[in-house]
Amino acid sequence: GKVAIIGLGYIGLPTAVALATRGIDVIGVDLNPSIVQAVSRGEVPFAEPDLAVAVSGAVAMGRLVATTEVPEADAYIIAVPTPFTAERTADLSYVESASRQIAPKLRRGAVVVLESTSPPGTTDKVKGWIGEMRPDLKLPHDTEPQPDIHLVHCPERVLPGRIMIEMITNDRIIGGITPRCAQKAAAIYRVFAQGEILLTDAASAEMAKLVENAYRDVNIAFANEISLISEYLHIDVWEVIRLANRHPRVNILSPGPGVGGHCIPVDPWFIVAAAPELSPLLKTAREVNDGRPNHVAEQVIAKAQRFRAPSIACLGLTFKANVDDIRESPAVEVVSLIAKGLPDVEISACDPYVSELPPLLGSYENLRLKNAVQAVDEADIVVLLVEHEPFKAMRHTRLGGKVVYDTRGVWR
Ligand code: SAJ
Repeated sequence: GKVAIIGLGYIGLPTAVALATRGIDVIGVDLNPSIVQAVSRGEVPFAEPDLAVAVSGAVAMGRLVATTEVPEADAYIIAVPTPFTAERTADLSYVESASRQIAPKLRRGAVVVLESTSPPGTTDKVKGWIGEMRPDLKLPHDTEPQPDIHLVHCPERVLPGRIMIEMITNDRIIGGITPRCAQKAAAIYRVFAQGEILLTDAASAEMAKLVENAYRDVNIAFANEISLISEYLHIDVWEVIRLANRHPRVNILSPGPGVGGHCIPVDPWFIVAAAPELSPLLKTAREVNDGRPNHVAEQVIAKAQRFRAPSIACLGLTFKANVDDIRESPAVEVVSLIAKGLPDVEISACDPYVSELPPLLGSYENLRLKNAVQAVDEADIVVLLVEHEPFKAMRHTRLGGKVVYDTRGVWR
């Protein structure tokens, strides 16, 4: 059978090659023509370990093609973004538009999978959009034993930086509008998934995905709050965590400059929006983590007051280590706050994964993108924001005599 994947981003493209390299004909669809052209040349428009070689292989074998138009296919996987709005609700416009583009192409027996992270009830909305456009189709329903199409939510759960591994090894949740829908869709994922495939209903699958990321957010918030308290009490938080984590049932995560990326800072709000009165903990965790960049910047600005004309090197801009993604990056926010707060101070930003200053940072005259070694050598104050390997490996002698603010606790 033929599988069409709508959205060739961090999830759609790896899913496309996972299927294509196992002999499935995959048509990748993206509305951005430059992404389609890149993939058609066998190239990947972003950095993810082992993805580039897989894409060029799948394209060379003729198993993966890319286009801007939704084709006819036996199965559709929707992997488009679900960004959040100013009101902190999910913007479902990409999901709606993908659903409406798929609808006219649907043939009897087709499977439609929603992979995009979605608020509770979204899979039902997809069914509604398809139903509006295709009144001729029998849609899946509790009392419809033989629907014309099968619809499920199968949330992606891969960790950026380890996508190609986790895509294969993670367990998958498949939530069907009906149990039969889930079984039909499971056949697609069995092609490449080595983890267990867990069948459930669509709403439980939607909620499980959101809860996973909210769980991580709350746990990082816990670490960040312990960090604030320890700092206030002049206790080394890294030592405290190292010791506490020797307890058999304690596993505290790492404090840091904040929580970034397009998932963990967003998904808890989808839960909060669905039940605002019932989610004080999730909301507070979000606020604790969102307060981190400001706190880190304030600490750096305070340290700078000790110098007459200091130079500050900020190491790291991406949202986490060893990826090139700066979406919702707390490091970018920290650098911006420092550059704004210290307009007369020379500040350099360094990141081996970033080749030009992001738009948010472009307007500061006191800020330059520099090579890390040079920036550190020139700096009075060194701020570590992202624990990229080359930064971790930096010689301690290079940092000698400087004020060092290590937000990730890797230079201890
Ligand atoms: N962070 C900390 N301290 C920690 C761990 C992380 O400050 O101890 C920060 C990171 O620096 C980063 C942010 O949190 O800014 C998120 O990083 P992450 O590595 O925890 O997660 P993501 O956003 O890369 O990927 C998450 C994963 N979800 C979970 O682990 C529950 C991934 O499995 C999901 O597929 C992904 O979100 C997604 O797309 O939803």
